[in-house]
This record gives sequence, structure tokens and C-alpha cells, in this order.
Amino acid sequence: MTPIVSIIMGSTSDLPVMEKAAQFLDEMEIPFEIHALSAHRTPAEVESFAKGAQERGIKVIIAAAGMAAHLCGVIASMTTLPVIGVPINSTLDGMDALLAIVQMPPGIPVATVGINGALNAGILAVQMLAVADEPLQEKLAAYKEALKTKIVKANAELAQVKYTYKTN
Ligand code: RP5
Repeated sequence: MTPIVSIIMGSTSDLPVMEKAAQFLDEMEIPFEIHALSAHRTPAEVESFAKGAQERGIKVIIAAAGMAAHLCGVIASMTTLPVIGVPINSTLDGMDALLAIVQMPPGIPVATVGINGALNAGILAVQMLAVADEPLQEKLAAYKEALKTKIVKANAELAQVKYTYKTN
């Protein structure tokens, strides 16, 4: 299989968070790869990854990093592929990484999800791929439809909660 999504993380300590993106790609049957690369510890490897990704057939990059999270923006500066950034809660409740990833200068966007928002990063990556892939759009529509059952179940449970003045 040739990967079309690349998950890059600053350290394997980010993996417990990033597994959610990997699981979603698996569920949607999207071939993907996972690598640890660091903008600070392996800058040359980051450059070679970012410059070569498109040629290798990668369509979307999900990049995750914590602390001074330069990885996502540095990758975005060297490719025209869409880069989805995941701020990892490593220090300062993840606010350091969130601001480092989301506050990109004009010209070099990183589509930033919430702190530890790996699942949303996976979903967003698949949504990008689905723009030109109708069967994938249908899979996503089924996934989103299934999300409703959680709320239907929640309302059934809430109906069992009793208060004297609760009317439903
Ligand atoms: C970042 O620093 C990584 O993305 C990680 O979130 C954080 C800590 O890295 P380790 O010291 O655990 O390797 O580069």
C-alpha cells in the first residue's frame, strides 16, 4: 500500500494522543504512515520529509507537537500539501503548542485542531481526501450519521433522571 496521509509527531511521547487519528484512518481504510520527526532535534530530516512528501504520493499531512511546537509550521513552509496541526498538551496545558501552531504568519496556513484533537485531525484529513472521492464521502456521511446515536442514547438516559419538578 502507498500511504496518502502522513502522521508526523515531534516525539513518540505524542503517540498516545495521535493514536486516535491513526485509528480513524484505519476505520476509513486510508493507507497512512507514521513517523517521529522533530523541528529542533532532526531539522534536516524534517526538511527532506516536507520537500519529498508530495512526490511520494502523500495528499495530507497531520503534524503533532507539544511545547514550542514549530514542527507543523516548518513542514507547511516547505510544501503545498495541506498540513493539519495537532497541539499536544505537554506543558502549560497545551496552550504553548496551540498558539505556536495556530498563529502562523500570512501565507503559510496550518489547519489547527484543538489541544490533543487527534481524532478531529483524522476526520479533517479524510474530509479533504473525500472532496474528490465519492465513496469516501459516503463513508464519512455514515460516520457522522452514527454520531447522532450518542445523543439519542443520552436523551433516553436523561429521560430516566427523576426530579420533583422535572417535566420530561
Ligand atoms: C515536542 O516536545 C514533542 O512533540 C513532545 O510533545 C514534547 C516533548 O517531547 P519528549 O521530550 O517527550 O521527546 O517536541
